[in-house]
Amino acid sequence: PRAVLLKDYAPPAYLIDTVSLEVELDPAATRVHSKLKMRTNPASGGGPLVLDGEKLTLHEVRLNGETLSPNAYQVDGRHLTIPDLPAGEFTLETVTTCGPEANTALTGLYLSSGIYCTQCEAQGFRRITYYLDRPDAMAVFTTRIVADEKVAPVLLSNGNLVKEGKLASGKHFAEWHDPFPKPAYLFALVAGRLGHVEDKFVTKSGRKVTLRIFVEPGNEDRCAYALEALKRSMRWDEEAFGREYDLDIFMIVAVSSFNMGAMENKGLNVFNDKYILARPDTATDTDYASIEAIIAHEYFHNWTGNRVTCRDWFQLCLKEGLTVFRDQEFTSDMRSRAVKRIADVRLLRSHQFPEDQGPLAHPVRPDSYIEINNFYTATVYEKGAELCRMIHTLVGPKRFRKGMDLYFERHDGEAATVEDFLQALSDGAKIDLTQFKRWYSQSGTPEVLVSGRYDSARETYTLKMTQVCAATPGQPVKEPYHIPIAVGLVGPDGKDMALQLDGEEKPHAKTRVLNLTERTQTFRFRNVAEKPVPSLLRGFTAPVTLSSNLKERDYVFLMANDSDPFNRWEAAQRYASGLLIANVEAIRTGGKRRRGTAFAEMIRKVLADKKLDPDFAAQMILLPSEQAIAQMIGKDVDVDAIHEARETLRIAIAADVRDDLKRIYERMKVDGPYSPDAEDAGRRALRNACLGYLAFLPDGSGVEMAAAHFDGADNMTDQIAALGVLANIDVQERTRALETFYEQWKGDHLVMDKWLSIQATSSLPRALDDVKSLLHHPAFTIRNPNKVRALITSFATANQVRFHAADGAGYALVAEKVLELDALNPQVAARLLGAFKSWRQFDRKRRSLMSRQLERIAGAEGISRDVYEIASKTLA
Ligand code: HT7
Ligand code: ZN
Repeated sequence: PRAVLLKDYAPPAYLIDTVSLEVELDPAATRVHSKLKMRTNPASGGGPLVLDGEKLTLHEVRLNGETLSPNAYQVDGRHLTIPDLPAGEFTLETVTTCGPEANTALTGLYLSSGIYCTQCEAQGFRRITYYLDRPDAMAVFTTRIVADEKVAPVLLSNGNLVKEGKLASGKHFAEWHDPFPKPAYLFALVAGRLGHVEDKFVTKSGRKVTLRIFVEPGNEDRCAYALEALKRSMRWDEEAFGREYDLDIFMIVAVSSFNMGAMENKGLNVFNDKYILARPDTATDTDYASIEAIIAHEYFHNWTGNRVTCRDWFQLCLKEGLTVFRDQEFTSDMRSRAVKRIADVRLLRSHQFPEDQGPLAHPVRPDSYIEINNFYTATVYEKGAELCRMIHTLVGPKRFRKGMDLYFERHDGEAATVEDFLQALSDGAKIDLTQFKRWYSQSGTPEVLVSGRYDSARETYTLKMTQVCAATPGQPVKEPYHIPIAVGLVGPDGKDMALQLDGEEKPHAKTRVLNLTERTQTFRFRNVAEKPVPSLLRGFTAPVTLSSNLKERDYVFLMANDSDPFNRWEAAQRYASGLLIANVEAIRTGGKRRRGTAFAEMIRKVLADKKLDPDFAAQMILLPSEQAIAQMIGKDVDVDAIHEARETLRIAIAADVRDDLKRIYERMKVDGPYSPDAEDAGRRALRNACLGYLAFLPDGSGVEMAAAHFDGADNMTDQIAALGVLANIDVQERTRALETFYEQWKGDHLVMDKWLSIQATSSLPRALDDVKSLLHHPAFTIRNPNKVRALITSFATANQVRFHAADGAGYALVAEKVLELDALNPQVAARLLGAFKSWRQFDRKRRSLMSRQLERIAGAEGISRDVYEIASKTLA
């Protein structure tokens, strides 16, 4: 397959002003009559018209009302080409059919549990009709949907409803008009038997907006939280960014078969039902938090993505990175900012860093792709958000807002580029972003090496910083980045010192953002009366890895004293990681293992601090994951030694602080009815973190406790926390709890996903066999992406010790499923294959087993572009 290149971008030869679609729904052959009012693009001037179209049956082409003879155009599997067109304006009509029932790829028009629904991003619209399926082709859409009233009583599309009525032979129709020009990827159509909940919202300028969430009938009682989250998002965008909603109605539809989390179609968001449906007994606190964040994310796209869209798919970060940054800020305002930052950095490190440091590394704005669906990556989303955050850090909130205002003012209604965004930010926030722009084009995670030195005679503290960025595919050499690094100096009393840099008259603040722009730079602080411990990269102000000459005792000091909550957590993680890595080495060489007394001591203090936010305390006491340790070790990773080191340390800590853990376990019990709010959720998080230690006490007493926790749970958070703990212990209570859970929830597909993934991520040796047998369980089907993610992806990405079993059986199973899935749904198959991306970090035997599976996939006949791209690049 041929790669698409950013440098080849050219504007479309024709423009589409309006689109009228008539869609007559039928499971086997949906008929689409499209009428496009088009004209030559004055900027690029005519030539043959090449429309995109895939998996369509073409019945007729009409130009200005006249049917064209088949020799006036050419059709192949991907395009409809019309060589001769009149100059100026013309109307082009096509009549095509497509087959939603047979569409297992879930892109274009498909059926999800009897509901017709569309997914057009990135290039799904071309599976509905022939079109200029590119984001810079923006048009005004009118959509008439015709369907059997019994099968599809609800007919929805973008914009406002303009007409509806009955037709002969049990059919009815609805006509929707969206006045905002949009690219085809934002088109949506939903039809079926749906219930809904309704509310309203009055915008700051007084526009009354109807809000509706559509779900499968029977699920209406699970929409309240999503609806509240939507209203909060709408208000927040007005207050934080001055952005108001612009149509009379905002609709969300929840469907059970969906390739990703949700989709921001104009006025008609379509969601994976996992991110809408919630009731205390079926959804965990984490589910509630995800619902809030994803509702916000999709809603925020109305401005960052829809009103200002992307010129081409290389600019994807323009809408995704920026919208993730916006949803992160929303969550930080709704909940604990510190805990949110920790969660975001965890995600960045666990998903984006391995991508950036492996064979699939690509810039935040890639310059080439084979299959665009493979570029909805952690780099584009999460690192893209970090780039916006860095600009925010550099200029501060007020100037950032000015820059954003200017961006919206300049580009509303346009398809913009990263350059447009940076120019608006630069002009509005008054900052030179010339060097900063390298973050968008250079791939890889920069490493910052810091060496701190105290001069007691001169009372100065010097930080020498050096940045390096390793070569990544296609980029052997990197230019230095502009890296904002927030630092503080913590005095021996545990308090922040006032910071006065060389050349400054007086101290300015207790946290300073240093601008690292050269390869090596030195920053000297004056009037430092006592030797401090530096707190580096506070708040994680840049997506870099940081190494320094800090010692273990410094981390022990910072984890007790740092006023920056992120760095306090970071210090604890660094201390624990150091310990675990040393113990992994000890296991491999037969050396002596360390017990981690300082970590236990820190836990004791954290648990005793009544003023500390419980949610933050929960983060503080958790050990780094096995995957995080593997990533830090980086090469010849021994997954079994990591597993053993972490398990033993966890048991030792539990034994050391058992009384404190038990006390807090009791104290954090939430009385009264369940509420998903951050406060109660924080208490549950801390309580369940305590349980996570106590359950593994060597005397077995914790098992009883976990079983009682399971039996006594009155909400899903507690029930699943207990089940998750028990699933890792080979006792009778495990079997009983899994069976009870299944009996209780077998009728609920979303809860069943939790049941599947808990078994898939169990660290017990039986996990692989369990996954194999669950593949045949009625709760699983390979046709539903949520089921695939719950069972197979969880096993491959969240069960390090079993997926990487030394005999390669885990690899073989996942590879086999990738191939099976590829024939049905290439997007989901390619994502699953991502589980192999870090194959080079493991020992020689595992490297060879993994590469063999990758070669098997790359060489398989008839694989999709999606899977081919991932397999071939991972092996390269
Ligand atoms: N913008 C949406 C991306 C998306 C998507 C991309 C490819 C294939 C299927 C998809 N479903 C949704 C979601 C978002 O990031 O907001
Ligand atoms: Zn998005």
